[in-house]
Amino acid sequence: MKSQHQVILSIGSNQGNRKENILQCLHLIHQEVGTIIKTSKLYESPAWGFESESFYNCAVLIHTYQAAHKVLNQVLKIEKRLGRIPNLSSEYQSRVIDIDIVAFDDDVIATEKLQVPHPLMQNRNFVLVPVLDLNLDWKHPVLHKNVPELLACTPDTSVCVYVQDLDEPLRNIPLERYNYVAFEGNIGAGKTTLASKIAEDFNAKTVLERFADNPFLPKFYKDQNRYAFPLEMSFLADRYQQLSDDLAQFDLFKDFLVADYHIFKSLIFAKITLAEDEYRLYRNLFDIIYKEMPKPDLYVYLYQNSERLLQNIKKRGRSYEQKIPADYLDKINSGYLDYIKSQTDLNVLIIDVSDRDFVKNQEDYLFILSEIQMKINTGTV
Ligand code: PH2
Ligand code: MG
Ligand code: MG
Repeated sequence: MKSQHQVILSIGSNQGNRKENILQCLHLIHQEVGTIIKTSKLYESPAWGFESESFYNCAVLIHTYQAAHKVLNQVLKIEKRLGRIPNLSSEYQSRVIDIDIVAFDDDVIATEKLQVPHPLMQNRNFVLVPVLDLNLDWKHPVLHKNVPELLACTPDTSVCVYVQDLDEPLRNIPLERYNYVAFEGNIGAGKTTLASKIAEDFNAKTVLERFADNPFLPKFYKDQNRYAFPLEMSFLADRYQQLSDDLAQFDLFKDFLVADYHIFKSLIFAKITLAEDEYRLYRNLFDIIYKEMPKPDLYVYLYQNSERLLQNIKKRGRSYEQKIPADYLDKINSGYLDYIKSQTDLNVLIIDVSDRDFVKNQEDYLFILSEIQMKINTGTV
C-alpha cells in the first residue's frame, strides 16, 4: 500500500484582510490539495527581504497522494483564486496570499518551477518558527539539520509575534474516541486503502488482513467445492491469530486501532461458499472463537456497487480474482447486509461509496470523514 506524502506548506499574506486570507487559504488546501494534519499558530512578522506591510504567516503539514508538481499546480491555482496577481519582476511584492512548498517528504527537487526544500527556508524565521510548532521529526535532506537546529543557527533576527491559534480540521472528528474501528466491505470496496489512509491521518495503528499468504485462495477460485472448507478454516485461524496477537499487544485505552476487517466476515463468506452440513460444522467452531474476540467500537461498512467492484478488482490485478462473477459479489453484499441487520449491539455505519474515489478526490475522502463525524456526534460510544 502506497503511503501518502508528507508535505510542509508555508502560507503568508500582507495585503487585504490577512487573517481572512489565510483562513480561506487553509480551508481550500484541506478541501482540495490534501488533508491538513497539523496547523501552526498564526504569527505576524516584518516583511523579510523588502520594505512593505508586515506579514501574517503560518505553516501546515498535509497528507496527499499527489506528486509534488501536482501539489504545486494546485496551490498556485488557489493563490490565483484568492486574488494573487502574478509577479513579473524579480523583486518581492506585497501579496494577498503566498503558498510555498517548504518540504515534500525527504525529497530534494531542483527544477525550474519547483525547488524543495524551499531554498531560503533556513534564512527565514517566518518559516522556521511556524514549522517548529508542527513538531515534526523531519530533517532537512541537504543541510542534515532538524527544525530546532535550523532555527538555532539561522542568521534571521526578526521576531515572529504570536497572533492566535488556528483550528486543525481533524480535531473536529474525535475518531480516537473509538479504540477499535473496523472497516468492512465487499471484495474490492477499498477497505484496506481507506483503513490505511485513516490510520495515517489519525495516527492509529493498522491491523490489515494477510490475505496474500492464504495458499487456498487461488485454489478456491479454481475449484470452489473442493477448497471452500479449508479456505474458510484457514482464514478463520489466521484472523483469530492475528487479532488475538495484535489486540493483545495494544493497550486498548491508549492506542487506537484501525482494521480492514471484522472477524465476522469469516461466517458471512462461509455461509455463501460452504455446503449446508459443512457450514453447520464451521459455525460451531466459529461461535466458540467469536465469543473470545474483542468487538470493534465502530463498524464501518463501505457499500460499493458490483460494477465498480469488478473494475477495482481488475485494476488491482490479482490474477486469481479476475474471474469473480458479479453474482458472487452480490451474494457477499447481501450476506453483509443480512448480518448488519441482525446486529443489535454493534455500532454500525454504512457509507455508500459508489461513484466515489477517496484516493483521487479529496472531496470524496472528506465526505467519508463527515459521515464518520456525524456518527460520532450522534453515537452512544
Ligand atoms: N514572503 C516573502 C518575502 N518576505 N516576509 C514575511 N515576514 N513573510 C513572508 O511570508 C514573506 C516575507 C516571499 O515569499
Ligand atoms: Mg514565498
Ligand atoms: Mg511563492
